[in-house]
Amino acid sequence: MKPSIETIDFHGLEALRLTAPRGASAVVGKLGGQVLSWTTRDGRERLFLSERARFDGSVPIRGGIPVCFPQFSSLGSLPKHGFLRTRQWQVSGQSSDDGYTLLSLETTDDESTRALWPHAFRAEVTVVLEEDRLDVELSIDNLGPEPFSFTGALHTYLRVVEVEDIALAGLYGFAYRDAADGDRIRKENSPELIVEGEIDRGYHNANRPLLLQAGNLSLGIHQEGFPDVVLWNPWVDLCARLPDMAPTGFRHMLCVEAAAARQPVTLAAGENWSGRQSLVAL
Ligand code: TA6
Repeated sequence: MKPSIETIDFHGLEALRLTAPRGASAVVGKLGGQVLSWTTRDGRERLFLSERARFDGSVPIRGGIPVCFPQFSSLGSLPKHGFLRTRQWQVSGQSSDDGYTLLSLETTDDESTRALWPHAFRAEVTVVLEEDRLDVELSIDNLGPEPFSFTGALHTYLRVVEVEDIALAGLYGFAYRDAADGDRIRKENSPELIVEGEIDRGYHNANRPLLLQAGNLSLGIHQEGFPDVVLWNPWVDLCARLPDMAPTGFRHMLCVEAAAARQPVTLAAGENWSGRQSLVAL
């Protein structure tokens, strides 16, 4: 199979399907510049997409890899996770050869974004699909005459068979802010973290690769540029309050997010910042 990119309809959305040489594929939607699916060559879907996700742009799509910018979560006065998740993005680049398929989508400021956040910017997401690997890079340009500061994330929803059976290694010893427990600061003391309840944690300067083991599947997770790792699972009660999640949806997902959350990034006029998350099926 030749690597390729084709335009497809995905739940009524205009999207692009990337195919890699030995059958891996990914789908990226123009709404939100959001990766919506990643299937490795063994045919397994690696990203969670809620069966109740809405694709009409009225709310962000629950699942895949939402792009949060220029605000992470509720750390400011902007809409939660910023305003890029419900914008239409445009294709800004594509290429492929025997080993990879690459697609870039971009969006820039307009009147509606400047009404919320008075800055000129360009955000670009670049997705590179290889045989057993997906790299997603977020690049931000400050196109205005003044510096601006932002927080943000690649809010990756990983699909797991059963979240209670996973183990996540690589965070031992890092301090985290526990948003599920009054923003207390704690230190991770589990070499292999397991999820047994609501989890909403921001690990600061967590600069080691992570290993997610879920049944007989292992996934390596690595990030550059983003200083923080955020873990999120809403568990039973919060999941029940999310209209775009099935009641048992939380069992099949774990968000492992590459974030710049605790410390805003300040970008001088004309400068660029980028951060990347790499997912490797082992
Ligand atoms: O990244 C974790 C988080 O900020 C959680 O606090 C949780 O609310 C989640 O994101 C989902 O946010 P959303 O706006 O997509 O419902």
